[in-house]
Amino acid sequence: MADNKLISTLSGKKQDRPPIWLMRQAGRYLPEYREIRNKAASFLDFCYDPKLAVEATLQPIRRFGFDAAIIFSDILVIPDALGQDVRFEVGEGPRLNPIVTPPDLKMLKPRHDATRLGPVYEAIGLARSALGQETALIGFCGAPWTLATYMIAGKGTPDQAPARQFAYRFPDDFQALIDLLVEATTEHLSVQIQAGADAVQIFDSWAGVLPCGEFERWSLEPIARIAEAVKRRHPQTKLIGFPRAVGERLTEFAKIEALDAIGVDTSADRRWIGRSLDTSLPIQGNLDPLVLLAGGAALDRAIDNIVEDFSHRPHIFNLGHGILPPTPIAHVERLVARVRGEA
Ligand code: 1CP
Repeated sequence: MADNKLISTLSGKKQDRPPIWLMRQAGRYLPEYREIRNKAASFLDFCYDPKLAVEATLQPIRRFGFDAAIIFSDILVIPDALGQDVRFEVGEGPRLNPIVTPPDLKMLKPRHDATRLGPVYEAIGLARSALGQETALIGFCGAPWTLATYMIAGKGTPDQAPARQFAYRFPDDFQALIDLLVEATTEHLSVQIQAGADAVQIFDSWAGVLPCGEFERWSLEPIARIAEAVKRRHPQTKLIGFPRAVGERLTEFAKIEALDAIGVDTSADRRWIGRSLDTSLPIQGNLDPLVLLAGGAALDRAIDNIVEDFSHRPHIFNLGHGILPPTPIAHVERLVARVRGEA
């Protein structure tokens, strides 16, 4: 991986042009993904079929030549491996058997079932062998707080009110759930690294809804514990934290030494980042998925601004959140070419 552009950037080396990959780069905006999606009975079956998972992982690399592939899986494989019933309804997103009160925590195993995740690790090994050295392979997990929001609500919600209420009413039980998730995700990232992942990303998609105090306890501290434990076991592997919509609290994540880079969301203020986060810290982000959908002059301008604003530090070009399913392929082609200075 010595000459890999993404890994080199994560090691703190600024590039002439930033490396690029996109969150949710595999998936529904690709016709070739839609074509194979029904080869498995359910979305989780798809994730647990190494051949299909590898194919979905490689599709965006073949088409766009991104600098990194991200293994095709989902953050909710962890609640699944803990014994919670996880389903994906077409067009409706995830549905879980919700944890409403503390006795419901008994539905979870005391440890996650790592054999259930075997196909994910197998897919990582296969994907790593199929990719050239110029393409890094990223493994990932959901942060404990974000996983807990889905486990408690049983679905995605706009403000994560069920998990926030649960944490206020039953702090000790909630801490026990977070601890269980810290252990499971640490293990999950470590085995992904052993299987061939060159870097791993921790997605805390819902960190931004937490007030002060709650934020430190449920988002920041668990992520620091995971990052430190994974770094201790795999000092060579690069770690990316993605705490979405946390604003100026990005400075707290920047203090976690075990994290090699911070992913920043669409709303992050790049001028504030320039002033406030050490210029040696690699930053990943932060194109608005909506401007990629819109295309045209607005897209070109947004790309140029991001490249320029982050030109004084190691930067990985990415979206500020996942790519939207109706995004035209031509806009993604334009994006890659422009970031590379070819359009
Ligand atoms: O029908 C389908 O094809 C299912 C759509 C889909 C896909 C393609 C889901 C359901 N998950 C995925 C893959 C996925 N999920 C990846 C794969 C690799 C890639 O990026 O290309 C990754 C990294 C995720 C991560 C994920 N899943 C997050 C964190 C990032 C984020 O978007 O905030 C979250 C919150 C989930 C839960 C989830 N899984 C699927 C959906 C639709 C959701 C979001 C639910 C919600 O809106 O709250």
